[in-house]
Amino acid sequence: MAAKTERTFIAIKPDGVQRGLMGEIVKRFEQKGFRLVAMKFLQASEDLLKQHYIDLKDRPFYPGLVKYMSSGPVLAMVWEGLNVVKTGRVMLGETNPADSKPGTIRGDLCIEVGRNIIHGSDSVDSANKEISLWFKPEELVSFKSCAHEWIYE
Ligand code: IDP
Ligand code: MG
Repeated sequence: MAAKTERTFIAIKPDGVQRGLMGEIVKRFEQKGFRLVAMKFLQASEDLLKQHYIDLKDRPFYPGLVKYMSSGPVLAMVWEGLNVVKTGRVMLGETNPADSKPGTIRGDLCIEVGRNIIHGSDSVDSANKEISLWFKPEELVSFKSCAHEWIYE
């Protein structure tokens, strides 16, 4: 199990914060059995957001995306667990909430692609990049959950 334990970067976007969905979203990751490694509530700078979405810089929606993401505070988190990058994306649903199945965060809680309430890393590589962009190493907390043996066999 240790070999496949990963970390992913999850962020509740300004619309998720404003709509009071932080608790609901954190609850889903916590109840799944993933372990919280770091959490920070912040107003992200435009520079940070431009860097975070640098791969999308040539897309027509990029300026609007940076504006949306800087329009209010975000809840930035790191979660850890077996296959958490892929499973986290499954829990999020599709990029467009209209294509997201009921039971997923986007499928249950939002409607439009430009207001899709949550970010999740799409690969282990991007997770590592995003975690080091948003958090200092000393902000990442290691501990063994007392539930570990009840979650993993
Ligand atoms: P992802 O968040 O599911 O990984 P990406 O393709 O990486 O999706 O896009 C990043 C974010 O950019 C999306 O979550 C969404 O907020 C925004 N976005 C993507 N496509 C569109 C679009 O066609 N119009 C407006 N915003 C978009
Ligand atoms: Mg993405």
